[in-house]
Amino acid sequence: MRTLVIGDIHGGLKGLKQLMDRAKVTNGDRLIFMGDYVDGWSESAQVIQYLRVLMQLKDCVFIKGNHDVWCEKWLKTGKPDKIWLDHGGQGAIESYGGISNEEKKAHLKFFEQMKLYHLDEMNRLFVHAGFTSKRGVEHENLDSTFYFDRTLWERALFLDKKVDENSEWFPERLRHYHEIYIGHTPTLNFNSELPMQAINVWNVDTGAAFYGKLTAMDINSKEFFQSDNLMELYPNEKGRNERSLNQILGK
Ligand SMILES: [Mn+2]
Repeated sequence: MRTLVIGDIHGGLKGLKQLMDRAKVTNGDRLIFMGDYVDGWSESAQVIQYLRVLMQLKDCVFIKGNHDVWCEKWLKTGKPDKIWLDHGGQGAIESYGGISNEEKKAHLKFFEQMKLYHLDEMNRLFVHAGFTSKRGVEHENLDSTFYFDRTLWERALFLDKKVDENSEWFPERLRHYHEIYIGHTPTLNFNSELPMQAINVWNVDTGAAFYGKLTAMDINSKEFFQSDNLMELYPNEKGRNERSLNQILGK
């Protein structure tokens, strides 16, 4: 049995389907989704529909991302957060155009049941963005840290080549877990289309919302699978890019 960890999907259902195909996902596999299912490509509501069916068939864990929190609030109150609208929320709202109120309620429940973090039997932590407490995730003050923090990844990247784990400068929070899996901060920001590792932190958000691919990684073997670039799967859309693929190609 494999455990596959899947990066930020951001409405790119075509990429997700391609990935499930390429990874040859079977019923024996456990799937851990790192959050940010919505906003970006045009199929946010449809990604949620797909995942709700998938969870009936496979062993799934759904972590909650910041975009999911925004979408959940909108489904609950009918009022979109202003910041959300600037970060792809408008597209998510449009994707709900043909969805009945009854199904929206079921989606709201799905969002509400997502986990802020998941810890497995091998002390591997899965969290959308990060955490800050040096005593571990149970001691975090603010829930929002789990889906907004970027300091965990920055710190791991910064320290990766500078200190070893016996050093007194080694950050306490990284000692608590065998491995830590995150999404949220696209590896594209560090010129990588591939998942990245720094110390014991693995970042599997390979920028599917932008010009990158969607990634699923087998956390035991570290073998990974990727979709095509989402830009190629949605050639007439921008995702969360400033410019569309056609604009970039001069079409
Ligand atoms: Mn995020």
